[in-house]
Amino acid sequence: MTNSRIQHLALRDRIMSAEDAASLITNGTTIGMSGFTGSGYPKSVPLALAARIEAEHAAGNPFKVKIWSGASTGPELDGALAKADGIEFRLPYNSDPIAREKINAGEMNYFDLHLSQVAPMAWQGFLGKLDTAVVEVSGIAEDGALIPSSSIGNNKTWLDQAETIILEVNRWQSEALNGMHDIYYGTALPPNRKPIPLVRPDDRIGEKYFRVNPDKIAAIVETEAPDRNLPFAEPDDVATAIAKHLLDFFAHEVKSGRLPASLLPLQSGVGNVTNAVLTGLMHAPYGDMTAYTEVIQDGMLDLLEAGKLRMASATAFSLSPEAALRFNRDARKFHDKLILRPQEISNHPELVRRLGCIAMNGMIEADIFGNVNSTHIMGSRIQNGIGGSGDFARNAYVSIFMTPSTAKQGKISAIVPKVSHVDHINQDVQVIVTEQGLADLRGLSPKQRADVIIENCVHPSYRDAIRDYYRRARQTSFGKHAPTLLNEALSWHQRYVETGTML
Ligand code: 0RQ
Repeated sequence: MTNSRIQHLALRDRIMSAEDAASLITNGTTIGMSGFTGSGYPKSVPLALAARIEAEHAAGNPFKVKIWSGASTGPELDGALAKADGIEFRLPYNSDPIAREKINAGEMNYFDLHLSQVAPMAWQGFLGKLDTAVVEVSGIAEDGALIPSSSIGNNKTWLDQAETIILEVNRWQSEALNGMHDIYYGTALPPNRKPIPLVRPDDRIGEKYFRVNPDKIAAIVETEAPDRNLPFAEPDDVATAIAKHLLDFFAHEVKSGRLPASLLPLQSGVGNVTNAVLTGLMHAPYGDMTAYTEVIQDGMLDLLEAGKLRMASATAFSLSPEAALRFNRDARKFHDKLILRPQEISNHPELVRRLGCIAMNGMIEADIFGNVNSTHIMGSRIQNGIGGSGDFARNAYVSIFMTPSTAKQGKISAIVPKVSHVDHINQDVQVIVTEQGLADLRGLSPKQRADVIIENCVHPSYRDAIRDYYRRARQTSFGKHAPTLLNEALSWHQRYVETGTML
């Protein structure tokens, strides 16, 4: 046991197999799982639970659980439990392909909400009772304090609220994570809420470890398993062009005195396009930058190493497998430059507004007035979820959404007459970027917005069609403030559903 990461001697009595730990969970249990974008999720208890659920189903017994998480997790959690038909309900953000299929087949209830709101809603009692927490940590200190893992997410809330706690202690996680976390325990319910005392991205306002009532810990499972995130692709021409437009915009803003030379705290969504922007920042003339964001991606590690980024605050890592190995090898180098916080703090509207974040997020589609759909393909098929995009977009200093101008080999235009689902209303969208160009929508009326978006962002194969739609809308629309042809506005989507192309 000398190598054990469990330094609290009495708690070693509770070490057991993943199968024994999973047997403590019963049909109908609501489980708060750790995990955020493929990092810090429990990797062995959910697999054992999935096996148990399959066995129960084979014996003709019903068995489903409700899963609350931080955000997306990994195949050993969402994938395995969804495959076993074991999830009755899930919140708040999913990117697992098997779970996505179940949700879109109508077989799994999915509640997609702003990530900053999950913990407050749990405390407010809006989500019901939490039975069990299954949380990965990187160690247990001598005094019983839990050393968090590679994501914080909602773990503080799950550990506080659950009746029973199952811990996974993962030896794969770097010991250098110890001290990187900042767990704020100052949140309260109204009318007793107080200002959150964070005024710079590098402020530490909390504690390094999770507090936990040891009596609630029913099981501890030791693991040695890697976090699993998808690899990033090298930026292609489209991603590179989007990044270039955005970097030109930053240069223009700095020159105009609307952004300081070190920019403002960056928030970057996940995905290849946003990673391309981070890569672009490596060669841009900005130094002493900071990030106040949700996840730390490959590009941020590069910026930190190059000294361009002074520090980054987030709630989780979202690293490609190669970058995760690199981080684990060199974690001490990053120790004083990274802070992981609960997601209610990393994404807190009060803090995003105060710090003046530059929000950069991907999207599914935007309409000619700048309303953005981040989640629902053809208005009805969920892709992932709103994640933190709404927390940041509404409160940012400047809110930017990016996408290639077409999807599915050109059969879909990402700029449409009307979005088929709205996540971000036009008031929360200041800049839209495609590889075709950038639309700066600040201070523009709906008609002015439409002109800029149509001329700057639409792919040439859709430009004439959208110009024609908008010309006719201006002539015959019921109102002339935001010209719309009601019977045609969603016809592009309908055409895609019927024929497989919007063209
Ligand atoms: O599907 O793989 O089946 O072809 O959507 O699209 O182009 O790979 O882009 O990975 O950056 O994801 C909005 C989904 C973009 C993401 C979204 C299809 C496309 C492909 C993915 P396939 P790409 P990305 C804070 C920020 C919400 C959460 C968020 C997202 C798949 O950015 O989930 O912002 N955002 N969080 O083919 C039909 C269109 C489409 C389309 C793309 N117009 N119509 N399909 N696709 N556009 C961080 C967190 O919260 C974690």
